[in-house]
Amino acid sequence: MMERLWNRKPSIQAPRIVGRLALAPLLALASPAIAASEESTSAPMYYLKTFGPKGDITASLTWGLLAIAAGVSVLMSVLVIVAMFRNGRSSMATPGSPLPIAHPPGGHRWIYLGLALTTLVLIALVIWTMDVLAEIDEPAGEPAFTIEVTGQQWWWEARYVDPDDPSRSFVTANELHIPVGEPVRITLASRDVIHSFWVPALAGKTDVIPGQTNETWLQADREGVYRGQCAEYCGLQHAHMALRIFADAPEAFQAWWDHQLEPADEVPEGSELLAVGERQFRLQCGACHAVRGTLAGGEAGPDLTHLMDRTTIASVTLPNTPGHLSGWIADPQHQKPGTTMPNPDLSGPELNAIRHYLETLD
Ligand code: HEC
Ligand SMILES: [Cu+2]
Repeated sequence: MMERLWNRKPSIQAPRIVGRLALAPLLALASPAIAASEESTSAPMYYLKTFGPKGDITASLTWGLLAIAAGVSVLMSVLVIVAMFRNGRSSMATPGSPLPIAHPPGGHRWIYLGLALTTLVLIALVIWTMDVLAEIDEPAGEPAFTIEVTGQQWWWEARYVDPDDPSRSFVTANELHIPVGEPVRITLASRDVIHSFWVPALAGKTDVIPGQTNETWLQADREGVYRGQCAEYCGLQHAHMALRIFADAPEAFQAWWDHQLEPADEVPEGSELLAVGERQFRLQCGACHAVRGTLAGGEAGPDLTHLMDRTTIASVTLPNTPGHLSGWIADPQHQKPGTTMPNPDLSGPELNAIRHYLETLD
């Protein structure tokens, strides 16, 4: 998956190519580090390689500005060097002789020309930038639905809202699915401090501010997994406040949505282990976590109704494997120091039962 995303050929665009040439040595240095720091299943946090209309147009502007800035720097350097040598030859030929005060006519031409060119280029860049800003403000088509994202220390709650049928809305966390090729509206609210919602391969950052609802939109033009990250320092575990966007084929997305609506499966009759797990979960964890279809209805932590559908836990901090799940439940303060989930006081058998119960939440 990552290979496919990573190796995508960029569309041919003159500014991009010029910019790339100018930056080639820098990028060559940086890209192994970027690639190495990434998980194997998600697209890199790489905002210069984009996979949707919103990111594409912004990346083109970035490359364009870079190319022009690099071009201007080179031009200025060349002019300065040429000027140095021209002066040197004409007036310093005989050391010690007095410098002639001459004012050759026509010198001002260069200044007028330079000013005119600079003004034109700057105006063109302002227009280009405004045009990009206008373009990314709203998607081309009206989004079919909204995801209401709430940032909190240090995870993302996501409420999917079906505008036509409120009963088809649900809550999940940290791993968002979207249909490929379609714009999705995202509203952003915060429950505590300022965060910032950033999925670099798809779109720029949008601040997440307490007491205010900001809006953004995303569109991914390729199926795949895109990593996002809180981009505004928000406390101890800010770096562990990541998210994943899964761009699914439309049918897969619809199936995912339908599945999310279902309540959790009932614990099968006769399974003592799962019955204990369910009861312990309700007592020890249900005040903070919801499992729809059971008495656990807390809202302080992620909704766990379909926990097993997620590939990671704790805001993409740990892979969702039985071992990591046990480790997280037993000692969240060790895995993510400062997290608002307290270390529970569980015996070994209780932990085991709860873990097994959580594994039924698919
Ligand atoms: C005081 C509230 C609170 C209690 C009690 C609590 N949790 Fe949590 N839990 C949280 C919060 C908040 C998070 C998100 C932490 C983060 O990612 O920083 C969380 C995260 C989790 C996650 C990861 C979910 C995901 O998708 O990332 C699991 C699993 C979990 N808790 C299980 C449990 C279990 C099992 C118990 C009971 C033994 C429990 N929690 C008790 C608040 C709580
Ligand atoms: Cu944050």
